[in-house]
Amino acid sequence: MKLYFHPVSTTCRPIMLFAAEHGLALDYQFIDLFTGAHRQPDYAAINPCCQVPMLEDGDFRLGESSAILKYLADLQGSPAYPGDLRKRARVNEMMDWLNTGLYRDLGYGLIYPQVLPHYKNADAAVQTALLAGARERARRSLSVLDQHLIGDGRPYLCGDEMTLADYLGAPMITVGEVIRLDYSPYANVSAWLDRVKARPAWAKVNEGFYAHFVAPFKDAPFEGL
Ligand SMILES: N[C@@H](CCC(=O)N[C@@H](CS)C(=O)NCC(=O)O)C(=O)O
Repeated sequence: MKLYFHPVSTTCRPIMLFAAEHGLALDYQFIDLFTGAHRQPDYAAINPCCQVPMLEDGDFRLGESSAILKYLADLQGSPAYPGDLRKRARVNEMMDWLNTGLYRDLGYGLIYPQVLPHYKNADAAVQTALLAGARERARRSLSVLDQHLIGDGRPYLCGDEMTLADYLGAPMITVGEVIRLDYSPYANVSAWLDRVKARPAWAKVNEGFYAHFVAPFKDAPFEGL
């Protein structure tokens, strides 16, 4: 199975971590987002959205990180995507909330407009106002995650075991390290992140992210939370 990917990508890192932890040998196809390879006709023919990740399993192509994780987990019979109807529904609920809630405001609202030129608003006053709105909403989501969703001391987002929600969510929140966000006020979120980052495959899978996304911005000034 091929995975078209880029190592810094927030939406590829979940799949890379899942694959590493499940001993799944994907055939990694590097698409260089930094040089615009994803917008070239040969890749646009594979994924008209011109984004990574894209999975290719024979003649079956699948986009969307959440859908890819679910496909791979079912293929592997992984307990990270439980078969029990209600447990699975909880994992789906958390993944949808992360994808359409927290990540919209944290990633697309607060982080990317500060580091990715095409998300930045050309008008400085508009940029400041948009960042302020996103910051408020991201804080609210982080509080909900901290106090209500993880709140009761559970080790992982959906209970005692790592599920697809953790694979998806940890990269979405650690992308905040690019602009040095301080998550320490969110003690349960911080403890959960530390737990996921302590997993044996995390360091290797995230090498490219730290080298090519976090390190280059280490001295740049940013708006925080
Ligand atoms: N909803 C998609 C989003 C994929 C996405 O945003 N990919 C980014 C990398 S993290 C990308 O390819 N960006 C290139 C671009 O949009 O120009 C998913 O979850 O897979």
